[in-house]
Amino acid sequence: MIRISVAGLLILASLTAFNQQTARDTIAVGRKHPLSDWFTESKYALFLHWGLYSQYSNQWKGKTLYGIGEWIMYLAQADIKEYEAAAQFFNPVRFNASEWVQIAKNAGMKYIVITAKHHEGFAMFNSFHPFNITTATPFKRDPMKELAAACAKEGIGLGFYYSQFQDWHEINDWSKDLPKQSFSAYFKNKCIPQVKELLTNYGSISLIWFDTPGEMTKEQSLELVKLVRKYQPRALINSRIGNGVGDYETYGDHEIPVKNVQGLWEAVNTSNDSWGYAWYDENWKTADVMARDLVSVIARGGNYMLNIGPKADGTLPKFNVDQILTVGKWIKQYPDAIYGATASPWLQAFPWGDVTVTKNNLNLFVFDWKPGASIYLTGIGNKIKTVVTKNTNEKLRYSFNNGVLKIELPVRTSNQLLECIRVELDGEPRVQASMAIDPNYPTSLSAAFATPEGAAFNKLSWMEKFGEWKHRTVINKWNQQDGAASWEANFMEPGYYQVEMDYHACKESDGTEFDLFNNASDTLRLYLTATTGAKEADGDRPRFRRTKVGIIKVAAPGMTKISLIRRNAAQKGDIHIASIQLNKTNF
Ligand code: FHN
Repeated sequence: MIRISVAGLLILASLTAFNQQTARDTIAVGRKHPLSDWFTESKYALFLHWGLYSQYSNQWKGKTLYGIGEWIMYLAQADIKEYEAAAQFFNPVRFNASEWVQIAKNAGMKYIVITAKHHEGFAMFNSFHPFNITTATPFKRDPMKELAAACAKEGIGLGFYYSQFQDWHEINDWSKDLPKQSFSAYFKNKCIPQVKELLTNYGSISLIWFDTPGEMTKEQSLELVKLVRKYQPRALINSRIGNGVGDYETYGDHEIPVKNVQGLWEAVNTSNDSWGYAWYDENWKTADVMARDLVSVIARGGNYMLNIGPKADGTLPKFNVDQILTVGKWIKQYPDAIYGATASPWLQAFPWGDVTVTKNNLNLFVFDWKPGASIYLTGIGNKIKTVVTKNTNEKLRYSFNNGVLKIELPVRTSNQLLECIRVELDGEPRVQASMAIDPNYPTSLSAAFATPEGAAFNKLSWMEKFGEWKHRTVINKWNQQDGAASWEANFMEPGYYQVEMDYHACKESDGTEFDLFNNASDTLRLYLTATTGAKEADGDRPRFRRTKVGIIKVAAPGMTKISLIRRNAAQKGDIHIASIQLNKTNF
């Protein structure tokens, strides 16, 4: 269990307040749990999907089934008796809890959440229900016990994932010989007793992570909350308990929001495309991508939980481990810019990177280091004290006028995974956020920051492969004739800007016209073609394309309103605009 960074008395006071909360049984998602400081501080966690599915590793009867590995039982529509058979071979003798915890620790992760029971219904712990690792496998050990001991020893937090609604071993609609059972019978006879086992047999846990609440009633969600509060009053509960009664929000799988999010929340992501181990999936994220994702989530105000799918023998995929350890080494250079750091006052990423805040310091993480290029931050109401590279204290050249900070990147390549610049201010950041249109970097005006009129914000979520989620915030539902969206943009330099549109358009919206106004002084007529041959009605897997659509002239630097207005009523389909990108041209 992670140590909570408040004095004992304060903890007592918080617990009292917390018990008053529990009298009402629930804390609304986003409201601060009185014992959540450790969560806010931690920022980075390891998610582990390990179960009987790891034994199958996406192969069923000699055939590979593509998609997220832990769904193999569903993908194969496996009968429970057939599926159970893998238990007799599941023998992860190379599992070493101390090694896993040490790896997580060296990777800079502060807590671990592991699947104690996933949708397949197999308990990875010693349970009264016989479909579990100590009873049904030759392994016989309880890995959750060993992990709990190793985590406690190393000061790493531990959370249990428990699939409370889906348990295909008890209820599914494909196994012919599965006796019919109501959800409430399963809930009472398996779910509640198993959650109680997890809450009472493993010492103090940091959190309990529920998933896919489905059609659970609020009463059922609250029954689980009560259980957690009774046996683990310090443990947090994630929002996937359902019905809005968790302590913090878990965002969609593989989703990193583009706009800051208030309250306690986390982003969860895979290291490749699957949560559970899949033998064929080598689409690993590399260390630099992992580091960027971590910074991006912290900059939006959240915690990042990165998943690894251990193999059936109890080992972790080597390439995956090497990458997270590389990130861990990098974090060691900038711990205060990561742990406990708060969100970017600019609410979104910059074209060159992203910002976290530590007290009076802005930590600028430069994702795209262009030797000699200038980067800009606008709307700063503070005085600037110093601008240095964070780990080497190299003083950087900068100018600061009317709230615009222009920093020159040194003319050298960056020798780091992700370089960090520290801007020390005279106090906590006071920023009026606006997007600086940077002459050195193509800058995106994202849909999430538009003001729509006669159009609407929407989030499109879809699966590329089974279980591999993608998400885009878009402006869509345009009025046929005059739907509009506008952005406030702060141009650092006048000149000509190449415009690119990032959008999805179905067959029926081929040839939709828009006008793009730059403060009504320059107008560009756009003609957007379909990005897919599919009709709107089949649009469950959108196809986004980024394409050049023309050039606009910006006469003077400063704030400008960029407006996009739909112009023709002929096209029947909708159009989904994710962003407009502006790229200064050099003529
Ligand atoms: O269905 C599960 C999936 O297998 C995986 O566990 C993810 C992790 O966030 N949660 C569910 C889908 O959202």
